[in-house]
Amino acid sequence: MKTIIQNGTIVTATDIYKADLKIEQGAITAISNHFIPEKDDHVIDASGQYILPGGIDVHTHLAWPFQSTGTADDFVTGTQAAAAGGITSIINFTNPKKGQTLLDNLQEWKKKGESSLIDYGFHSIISEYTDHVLEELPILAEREGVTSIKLFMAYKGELMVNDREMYKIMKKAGEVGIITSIHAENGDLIDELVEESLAKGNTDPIFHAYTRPTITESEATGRALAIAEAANAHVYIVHVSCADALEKVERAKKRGVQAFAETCPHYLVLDESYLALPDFEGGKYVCSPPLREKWNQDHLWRGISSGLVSTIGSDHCPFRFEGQKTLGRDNFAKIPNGCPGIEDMFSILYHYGVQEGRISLQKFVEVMSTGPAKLFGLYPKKGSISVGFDADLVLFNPKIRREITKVKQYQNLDYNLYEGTVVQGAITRVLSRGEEIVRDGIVVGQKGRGQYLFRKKVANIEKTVTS
Ligand code: DUC
Ligand code: ZN
Ligand code: ZN
Repeated sequence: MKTIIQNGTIVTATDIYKADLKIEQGAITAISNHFIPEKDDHVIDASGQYILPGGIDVHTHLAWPFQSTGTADDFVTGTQAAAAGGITSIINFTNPKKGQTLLDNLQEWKKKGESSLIDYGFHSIISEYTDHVLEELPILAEREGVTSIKLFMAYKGELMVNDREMYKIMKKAGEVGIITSIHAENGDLIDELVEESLAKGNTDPIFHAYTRPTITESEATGRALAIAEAANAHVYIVHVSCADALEKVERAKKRGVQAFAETCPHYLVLDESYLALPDFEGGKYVCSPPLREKWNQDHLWRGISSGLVSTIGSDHCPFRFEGQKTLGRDNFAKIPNGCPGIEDMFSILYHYGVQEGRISLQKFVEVMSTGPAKLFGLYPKKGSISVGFDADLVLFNPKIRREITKVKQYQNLDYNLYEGTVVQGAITRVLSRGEEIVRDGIVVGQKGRGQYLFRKKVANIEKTVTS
């Protein structure tokens, strides 16, 4: 059976045009001004709607053990939320156990991923340097299609690696076609600032922001970029939150470092003042890097617009308020770090970005889908609308206004970061490899239908990635 999508407006990173789409066996097989459906065809009328490539969220922490607890969404609830929010592929972080090989760890994560509703891949986190890790990198890329790793410059004792280890890992990653993602914050300095703050009795959530000032991020960002330059490696700075760090990326790009930046929806629309909300409400907004002073947001938006920022990732790292965030009611350092985002990223970026005139609709597609697909080895199967691509599509009605609320969310949470925000536009249908997984805004796809994403090496990344 064929699916025909009629009367919609197709949007890619470069074009906006009216056309019909033909889908067969999960892929787009033809695009034309008009198709006359045959008797058995499944016809979807997209009149008045945009047809966009499915979102690709390369920054998720589903089923992720962290800081004495674990994230509240697993691969079932997390990918239902993703689908409802227009995301058709994710790349989730693994989390290694002490002494475990990367390959053994990956098998555990692939098992967890089997319950996913959408297509999924993994970035392997390396938190313990050994020579053996270096031997595993080419196997990860060649045999497993894991062509990205992640290193942390903070969270000492749990995830942090030092500069020398970073250099050795990045060098090998560069040689074997793996891109290195970096959490760039100066962990040692932060640990000292936290200790000082607690010693003075400063325990409220706002001190999370004060003990992770922008210099801790920009210093680490600059250092990571220098190490990547020395190692001759592709580097992807995750969750850039402030102007100073972004400037470091800009300078590195100018001197020829293969550097790419991601930012997240919460840094674009929320700011440090949320951490000071009364009755421990601020705890909901604790993530790292922290929310920043508002003026940084213009720099981030301009970075998206200019191409300095290549992708938007949700950094979906959800913790429930009761029982998880409240672990830190008397001590901000015990609040699990992380904010939800997978379900609302698409809508937030459309509303504040496209609707309010900060970015074009094509740029929206570029950072939400095409950019991540190219950087993380999924292009030209995912990330655009063209013949031969997977039919991962979002039908979006820009005329509908709706309110974001925890009452309607799929995220397994007792709050929503954007509660009460009224946004323009609504996702009406989502197709994953041609199958409808969201209809009239309701998730209808079954858990476990997602496929593992075996990804291409970075050496094959097209030069067309925004630079
Ligand atoms: N930042 C978060 O807020 N949570 C998970 C880890 C991270 O880097
Ligand atoms: Zn991080
Ligand atoms: Zn993260």
